[in-house]
Amino acid sequence: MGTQRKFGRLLPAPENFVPPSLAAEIGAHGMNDARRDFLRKSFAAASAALASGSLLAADGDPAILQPQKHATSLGLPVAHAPYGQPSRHEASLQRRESPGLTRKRESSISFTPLQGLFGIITPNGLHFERHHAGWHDIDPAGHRLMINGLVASPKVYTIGELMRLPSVSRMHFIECGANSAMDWAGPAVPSVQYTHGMLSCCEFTGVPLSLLLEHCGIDAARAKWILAEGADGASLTRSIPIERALDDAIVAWGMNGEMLRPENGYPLRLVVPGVQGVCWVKWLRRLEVGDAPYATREESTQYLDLMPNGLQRQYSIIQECKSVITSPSGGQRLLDRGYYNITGLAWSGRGKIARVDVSIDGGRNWQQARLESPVLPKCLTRFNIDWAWDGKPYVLQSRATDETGHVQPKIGALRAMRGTRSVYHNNAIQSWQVSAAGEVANVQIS
Ligand SMILES: Nc1nc2c(c(=O)[nH]1)N[C@H]1C(S)=C(S)[C@@H](COP(=O)(O)O)O[C@H]1N2
Ligand SMILES: [Mo]
Repeated sequence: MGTQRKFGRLLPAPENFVPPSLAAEIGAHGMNDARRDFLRKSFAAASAALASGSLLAADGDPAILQPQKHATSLGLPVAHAPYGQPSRHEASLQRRESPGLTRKRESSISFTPLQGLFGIITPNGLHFERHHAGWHDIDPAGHRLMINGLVASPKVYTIGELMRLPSVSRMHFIECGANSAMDWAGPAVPSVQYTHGMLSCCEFTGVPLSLLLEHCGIDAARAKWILAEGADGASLTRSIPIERALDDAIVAWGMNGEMLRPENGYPLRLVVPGVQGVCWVKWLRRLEVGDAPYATREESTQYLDLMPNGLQRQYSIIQECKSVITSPSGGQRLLDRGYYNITGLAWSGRGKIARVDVSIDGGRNWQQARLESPVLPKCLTRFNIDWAWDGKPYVLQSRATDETGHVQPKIGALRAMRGTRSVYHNNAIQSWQVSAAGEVANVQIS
């Protein structure tokens, strides 16, 4: 931790990245008077409590008094790293596996470290991974996309041909339908990386699926579903309703300004905004237009919602309105009283986030958080709210509302509706308990 500031510090758990300057930059952007006043008071309190501390006194601080090596020697040349890497001081920020979650690493998950990210974009190297049969680095020269089924002229495209077509770039979240699955029966995992880390958000570039279907002469009267098939050993296949396919789905090759990473489907993946991750078929090789869903393995035995009456709900593909506080979050520790910026992410598969409310008392009272721009449809939205910790125990929660008016439910309400044997589609409010010692833990308040 590079900071000497004595307020608002979080101690990272070994696996938990925490930004070194949580309290920096306060007072910058367009604050209203109430907020400025709030900050002034909590800063004054923190400074007073630390009157004898090193916060304001430079004397004896080697970081100020001693000439640093980097200021008195020549640095490395350009292109020393032809493809830039993060600082070695940030090595704890990693995708991680949940130990024991799956028997094979080829059909497993690595989780995005949401606790250590800023804004809404997931860096490509930290995008979560979910593979059913491992990943390959496929040579684009030998890869093809076939479109067949209810079309006037079935076509086979090379990657080069696809990339010549008019493309779009849009920012969207991708969330696995099984995100937060481990917590259905009670708090099971310690940190936001594992509770919510099957979630990423990128700018995707590709050709609108509607354009390709038009090229092939889709039989608009009969076309109801599209089967998307991957080129991996899992031949992962999912049926996509035609409305989703023709609305905003993209056959994508780009991710945050560069080609997709192999783990995420290079050279081609389907992007189905707002829809659960399994429909975003990676290494996309075929799209078949049909008049009915295909009932593939991944939709007749997996990704079903087992309801309390014993029936399975199928094709519940939209990721409903959800949010989570990413800092302070499970596994972190508040080291001092004083100011904290409670920050987190909100998203909805049905459109834009309309508002986010935050509670510090386990859901009894709520306060509206500030939404950072941009607020885009089917995209992560960053929220922030000021908090001065007085050293007492609290339970922090966030509750998102989307533009359709859907309000993120409490876990109790979700269980009442869906039972306790569900796996997928848990969009419940997350609770983080802050103890008097400042330790943050995953708890549930029904
Ligand atoms: N071909 C193929 N596509 C796939 C998968 C797969 O195993 N094979 N996994 C799916 C699942 S379940 C999810 S959640 C997302 C994960 O995408 P990511 O690995 O880029 O995060 O890809 C989906 N597309
Ligand atoms: Mo998934």
